[in-house]
Amino acid sequence: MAKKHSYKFCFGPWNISEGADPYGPPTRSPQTFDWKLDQLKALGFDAMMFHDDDAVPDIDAKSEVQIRKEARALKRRLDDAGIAAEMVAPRLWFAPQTIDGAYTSNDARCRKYAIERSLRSIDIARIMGTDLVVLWLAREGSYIRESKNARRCVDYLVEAFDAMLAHDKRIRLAIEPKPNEPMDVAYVPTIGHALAIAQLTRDPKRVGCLIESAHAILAGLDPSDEIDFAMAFNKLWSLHLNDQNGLKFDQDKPFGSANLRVAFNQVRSLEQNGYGRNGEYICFDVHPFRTTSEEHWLAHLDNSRRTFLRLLEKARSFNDSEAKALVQKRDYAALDQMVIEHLLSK
Ligand code: XLS
Ligand code: MG
Repeated sequence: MAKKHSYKFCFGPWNISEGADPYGPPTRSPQTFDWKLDQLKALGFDAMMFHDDDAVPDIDAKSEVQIRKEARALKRRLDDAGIAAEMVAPRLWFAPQTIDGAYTSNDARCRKYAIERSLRSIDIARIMGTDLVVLWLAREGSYIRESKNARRCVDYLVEAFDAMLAHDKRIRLAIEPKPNEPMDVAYVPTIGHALAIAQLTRDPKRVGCLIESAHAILAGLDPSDEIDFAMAFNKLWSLHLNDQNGLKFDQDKPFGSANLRVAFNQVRSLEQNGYGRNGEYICFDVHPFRTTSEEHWLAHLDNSRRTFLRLLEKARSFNDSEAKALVQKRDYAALDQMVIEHLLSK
């Protein structure tokens, strides 16, 4: 019997958020990075994921030398804590230069800023001991279609990716697609788009993807189908598990909170595809409800992992041969009921 894979878990400092939303102020006072790192370790997680300015605050005001110095100091703190850095993501949606897009801004100076900042993220990633840079293309898209030339924006994106691939021969780029928000329409909405644009770059084998459950659902897709598709290319290099109730704003709900069957199918797909066997992490890109008190601030992360592990037991105890027999008989009603009763059983 093959040894059962034990998954490694991860989250980012932004997943311990203060509760602000577009309609109201924070409900919890901000905690320090050290406090968040202590909580991650206490919860038994294995890695932390970072935005570039989580690793080096106020990054735009610092020289390359200072950025490297602070990244090295953080790496020492993580090593002391026994925590790995899973990835570094350039935060290209806050700075004034990214108001009209980052890599696809209509202003060449802003596109240059976005690429330069991405190269700094690569430097930070390598110092932190990861070869993975995640690109959530938050502002690559349009509010009104006529404001941009979507065809030219594909070239702009490839130009940015190529600059990153040339900057460091080992770095891998994981594109995190999302169909909208903050943009009205985003340029790389699904895994298919991400893997297609990878083929236009100077080194396609170093451009892969990250799937976020909520982003796939917002695109009207099943996250487990997106997982299977990405794994067919061996290009699922990271994963943000969470949940989403319908096509409203990105909710980053705890894993399984809205649809347990969709969550079960994601875990079963990861198992069937052998995700994690090359060191990939399960990251929970989840936020606490705004109503959450400071006493329960970490519950959404602990609950997400507990749900994952319970569904892992369900995936591993699922009677695949009985399911296969029902498929062969094309008795999908019985198969449907079998899945439901398996999930409902003890
Ligand atoms: C969107 C992204 C975001 C992180 C990583 O879901 O994952 O949460 O900022 O870029
Ligand atoms: Mg995410």
